[in-house]
Amino acid sequence: MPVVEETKHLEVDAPLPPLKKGLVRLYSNRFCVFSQRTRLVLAAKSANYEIINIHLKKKPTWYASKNPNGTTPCLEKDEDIVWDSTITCEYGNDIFAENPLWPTDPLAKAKDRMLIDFFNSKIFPNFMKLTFYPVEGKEEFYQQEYEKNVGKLQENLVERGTTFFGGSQPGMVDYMMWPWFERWVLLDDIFPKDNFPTILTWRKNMIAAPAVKEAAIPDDIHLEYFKNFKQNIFQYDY
Ligand SMILES: N[C@@H](CCC(=O)N[C@@H](CS)C(=O)NCC(=O)O)C(=O)O
Repeated sequence: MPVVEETKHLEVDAPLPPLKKGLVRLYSNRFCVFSQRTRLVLAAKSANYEIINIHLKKKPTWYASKNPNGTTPCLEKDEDIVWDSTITCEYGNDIFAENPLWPTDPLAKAKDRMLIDFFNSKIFPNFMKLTFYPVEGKEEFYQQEYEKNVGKLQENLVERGTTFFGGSQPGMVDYMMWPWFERWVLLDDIFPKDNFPTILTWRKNMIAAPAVKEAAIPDDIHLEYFKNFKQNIFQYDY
C-alpha cells in the first residue's frame, strides 16, 4: 500500500509528527481539491509516502513554518519542502521515476499545459461558484459559463481521439482536472451531464483507473461534507 500512514486532521495543539528519513510526506486535507491532485499523482507513481492531514480551520501552530501561505498541499522530503499543487505535482512526478506523467514530445506537453491553464481559468472557478461559493443572482451566468467551457473541453478530447487526455492512460493533464469531476455529484440537480457524452465516458474510465480509485472519496461522503460545509461545519474525518 503506497500510503504508508495517514493521520486524522491535526488541529491547533497537535504536535508535529516526527519526520522519517527518506519517506516523502504530504501535508494534505481530505476534501481539498488541490491536495487530491497531489494524491493522484503520487498514487500514479506508485510512490511510498505518508499523509499528514491538516484541519484547515484550526491549523496546527507549526504549519506556518512548513508553508508560509498556510495552504494544503505541501510535499516534504528530508526537510526540503514545496507547496502549491502545480509544483507539488511536478515535484512528485520528478522525484519518483516510475510512470512519467507528461508526454515526452515538447509540443504535446505544451498543449497539455495549455489545457490545464484553460481548465484553471475557465472551468474550476465556475464549478466552485456553482457549489461551495455561490454568488446570489449570478447562478445562471456561472452555469452557462461552466457548460460552455465543459463543452470546449469535450471538443478537445474528441479532437485528441484518445481514451484519456493523456492518451491510452491518464496523464498529468487528467489528474490535474479530476478532483473537480469526481465532485460532479454536487451538480446533480443543475448540470445536464448527458449533454456531454465524451466527458461522461472519460469520467467512467477515470473512475476505473487505479490511481483515481486510490485517492477517491465516495459520492455519499462528498454530499455529507458539502452539506456540513454549507452550515459552516468543517468536518474532515468521516
Ligand atoms: N493555488 C494553491 C491553492 C491551495 C489552496 O487554496 N488550498 C486550500 C484548501 S483546498 C487551503 O489550504 N485553504 C486554507 C487557507 O487558505 O488558509 C494550490 O494549487 O495548491
